[in-house]
Amino acid sequence: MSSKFKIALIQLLVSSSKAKNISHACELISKAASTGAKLVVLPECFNSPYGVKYFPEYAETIPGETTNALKNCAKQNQIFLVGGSIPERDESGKLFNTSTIYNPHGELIGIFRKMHLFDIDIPGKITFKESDALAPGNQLTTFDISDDFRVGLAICYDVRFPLLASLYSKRGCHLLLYPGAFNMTTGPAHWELLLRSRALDNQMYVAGVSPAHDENADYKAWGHTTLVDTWGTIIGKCEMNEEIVYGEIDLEHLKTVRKQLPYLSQQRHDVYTLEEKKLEK
Ligand SMILES: *[C@@H]1O[C@H](CO)[C@@H](O)[C@H](O)[C@H]1NC(C)=O
Ligand SMILES: *[C@@H]1O[C@H](CO)[C@@H](O)[C@H](O)[C@H]1NC(C)=O
Ligand SMILES: CC(=O)N[C@H]1CO[C@H](CO)[C@@H](O)[C@@H]1O
Repeated sequence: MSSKFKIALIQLLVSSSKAKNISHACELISKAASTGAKLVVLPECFNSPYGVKYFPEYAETIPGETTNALKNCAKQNQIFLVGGSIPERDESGKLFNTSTIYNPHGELIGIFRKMHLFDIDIPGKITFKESDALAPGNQLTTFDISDDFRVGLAICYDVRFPLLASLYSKRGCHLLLYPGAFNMTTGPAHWELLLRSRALDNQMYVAGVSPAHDENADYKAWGHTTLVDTWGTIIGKCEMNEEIVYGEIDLEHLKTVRKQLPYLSQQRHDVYTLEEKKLEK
């Protein structure tokens, strides 16, 4: 089996029309697949405007309108598809920030619910309390594209937590995906640095997939969807407009880098350890 996989990261322009945005997402997914991409990733919050006040209106159950569309889209194009994130409502009415994963048969093979919720309150400046509206997920999510290619998934603010990325490394991931929407302050300051840091910490490929910048939206995303390789080099990137970023995951390159700098296998687990705890979902 080839050690190279083409992936596509879609920096989608999101508006407040859910149905239009879903069909637009599917158009771009088909476009990406037609160039040979085997894995396609959508941004955080791609079917709804970004903001706590929109979640109750846009939230849906799984399966629902959005996930049914994604399922068909994965199947038609015979690709692995990571559905960025959507506001999800579960049976009990709780809301989550949830990413869904499909295989090339259109089967839902995993979901990830954002683990770290972003709460901030600076009087007179900014208040953003995700925990008022959302509940956190408690589980890591990985999926296998082949016997030797494992992908892990987390969302946006989760990228600031290096131990989570290290747990994914411990689970054997080669690529870590972060659908995310940093803003115009945190984006320029931290987005690229965090993605490159997580890649270097763990000698993994790391991708951050943002919605496109929309000057008229309440929340103005930084965009700058980025793919980083195992060496920390940026191998794919765009600016703020809608665009598809393509890149190649080369598992031989990953192995070579891990041999050149074998720090993952030289950790002192006799001195420190990292442990994953299994919680109820
Ligand atoms: C997910 O979390 C972000 C905050 O990090 C929130 O603003 C965003 O709108 C949420 N997205 C969804 C789809 O719930
Ligand atoms: C972006 O978010 C940061 C962190 O919450 C906040 O301090 C900053 O004011 C925000 N910037 C904009 C442009 O909204
Ligand atoms: C992503 C997307 O579809 N964007 C579209 C969402 O729908 C609006 C129209 O409602 C389009 O303008 C956006 O291009």
